[in-house]
Amino acid sequence: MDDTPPKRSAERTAFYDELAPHHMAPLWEVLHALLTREPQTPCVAAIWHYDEVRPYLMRSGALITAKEAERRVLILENPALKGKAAVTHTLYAGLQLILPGEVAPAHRHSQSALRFVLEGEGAYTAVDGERTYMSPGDFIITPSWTWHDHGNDSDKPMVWLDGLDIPLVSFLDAGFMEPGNAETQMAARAAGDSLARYGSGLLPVDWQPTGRTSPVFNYPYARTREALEQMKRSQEWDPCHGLKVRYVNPATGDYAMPTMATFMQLLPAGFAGAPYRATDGTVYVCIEGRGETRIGDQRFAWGPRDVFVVPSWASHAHRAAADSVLFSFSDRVVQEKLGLWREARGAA
Ligand code: 1HN
Repeated sequence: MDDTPPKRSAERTAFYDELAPHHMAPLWEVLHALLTREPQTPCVAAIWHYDEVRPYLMRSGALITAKEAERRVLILENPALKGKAAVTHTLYAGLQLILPGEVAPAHRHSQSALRFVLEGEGAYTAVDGERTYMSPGDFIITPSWTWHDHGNDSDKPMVWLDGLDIPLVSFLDAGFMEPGNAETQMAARAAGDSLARYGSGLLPVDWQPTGRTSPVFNYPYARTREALEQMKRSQEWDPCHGLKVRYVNPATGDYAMPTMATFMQLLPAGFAGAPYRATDGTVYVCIEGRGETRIGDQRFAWGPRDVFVVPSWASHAHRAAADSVLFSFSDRVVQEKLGLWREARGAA
């Protein structure tokens, strides 16, 4: 097959024009664009340095309350997808600010959300009647169609990265939302109940999963960091990823969420990773350390709280100047379920 469409002639063009009113079109004119040898994404690599974006976030705090905004978030848009509220073709990312004393009222939607805490301590999110108090580096889940509200009883602003499957769900035309009738949910369980019950290497003996999302909805950074620190001693570094773990649903061993795969990785000081690419466009956040990631022929230097996006199939390689920890999320879980996910190691 050629990589270009067949030549046009006056007769062919006239024929195509005749087809148009019948809502038909010749496949051979577009086949080369539908079937490409490799993934062709319009998405580009980009980075948001926390020091540069934080002042804008704080200005949004002076401009509108969390209540009026419903969610006070600055969307991180892929520069090639302006106005689309998308950081990749399938994923949404944003920075959410909640100031002391504020609440973000309860609602629920079929879109799943993840939070990765960047700044502050002691604000909470409540999911179906259970609060969890948040600290930097915690990975928190709001499963599809669960009631959720946020509140900040601390005396400092709290900022987290939101990741949602909004573009994916919207592509599938499968979005529903429902506003809550109370701002704050009634507590149904004690804070920390889910983590104790499902996240301790134990499960209640007769318990059966009720949904597709992990029953643990806060994966505290302290535990994740401790696991990485222990594993670091064995020095079994993956040449591309350093020491990389995935967050799992303890009841199934599958990813923690059905639409977004989440990961944490430790790159030891001096790590110079080999090039890697995969079909899942990925959002990274640095929680600790300092380094840079080469994506294609661009270099992105990162430090704590910086967010960057690697497009699908873009060759990239990480380097770390200090022991560094990167959180990441992508649609890999979806692609794997559909038998589409691919990776390649080494130079493109
Ligand atoms: C949402 O519900 C939250 O609950 C955050 O915190 C960001 C972006 C789009 C749609 C819904 C939240 C969101 C969102």
